[in-house]
Amino acid sequence: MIPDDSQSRYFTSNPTPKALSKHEALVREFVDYHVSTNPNTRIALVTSGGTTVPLENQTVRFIDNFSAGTRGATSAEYFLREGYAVIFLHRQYSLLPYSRHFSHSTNCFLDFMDESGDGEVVVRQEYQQKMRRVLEEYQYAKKNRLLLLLPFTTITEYLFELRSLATLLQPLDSRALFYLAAAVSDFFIPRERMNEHKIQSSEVENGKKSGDGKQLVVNLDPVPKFLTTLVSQWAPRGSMIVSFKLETDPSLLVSKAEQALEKYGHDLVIGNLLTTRKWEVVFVTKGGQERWVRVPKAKRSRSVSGIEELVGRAEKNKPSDEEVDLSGGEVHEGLEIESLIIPELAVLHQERINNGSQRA
Ligand code: 9Z3
Repeated sequence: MIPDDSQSRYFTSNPTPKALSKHEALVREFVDYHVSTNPNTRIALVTSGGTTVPLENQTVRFIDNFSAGTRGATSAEYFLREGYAVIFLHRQYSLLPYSRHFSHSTNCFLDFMDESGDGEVVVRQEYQQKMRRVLEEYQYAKKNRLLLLLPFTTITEYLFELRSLATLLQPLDSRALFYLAAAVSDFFIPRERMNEHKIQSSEVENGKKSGDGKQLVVNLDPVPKFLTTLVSQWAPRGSMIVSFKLETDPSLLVSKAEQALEKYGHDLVIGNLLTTRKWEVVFVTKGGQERWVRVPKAKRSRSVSGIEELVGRAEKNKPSDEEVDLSGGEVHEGLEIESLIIPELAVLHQERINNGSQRA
């Protein structure tokens, strides 16, 4: 597929992120290190978290989305368990692999600690085991230089970073895997139309609706479909590319995922619904295959925003009652769905490496 002009215009008319050259140097070093120490090394580029859309160049206000980076941070840990080195391209201040266990607002790290009585700060007894396991995995990744953390904030920073990083992964060929879990904005304000300074309430247009007759009208342009160019130009030819499709309407999910796969011609689209994403996803691959990955009912974590009744609703061929099991059941410590997704991807990726298959 030939990328349209909007792609190249995007990169010439929007500013290069300040951190880009530093990030490029880090990635070069990371790739060189892993390629030279292990010729069979596999590197996963995991993108994670939301992208902001600034309304002003000196940004006071911006449009954002819901993503906390749970999918990305959790998946990165399971990729590391599968033996991958991971580049974690994440929204700054979103969840990070390992520290995510203790940094969430409902998992405040201070609640894991106590005073010992003799002046020491210690980990509370009930958390010792979990914290030791997480700490061991974290230290292993650190010692072996397996995890590279690169932050971004805006949609433009994200796209510049993705383009550079994909190109720098060329030496990996089929041993590179792209796992695009970041929630990427579809709309943005181009640099030439963006206010330099904070938008003043006194400057907004006279409109018809609000109390004092004023409205802030924001015109957003569509973000160019970067996946097209990632697949056809930036990414190594033999690499595996996995994108995510997020929907809220169960009746659209599978068809939208199929359309994305058809349009971009990559390897796999993982579809998920906003309200059930922690318990089920659908793998959509070439040839219209739809395969659901679900956490069994009894192992589902509780979720404030999730709607468990919607599990199974997006499936074209409705699952049997037994599979969906809406009858209730004891809830154990939740099984993370990423622990099911990532080992499957590792198998698919290995097959691809072994077969030397390439995208058309
Ligand atoms: C996803 O669908 C992710 O699974 C979530 C994860 C964002 C839902 P959380 O961070 O949520 O764990 O809270 N990500 C990709 C959504 C997306 O923006 N896809 C685009 C598209 O479908 C670009 S690949 O067009």
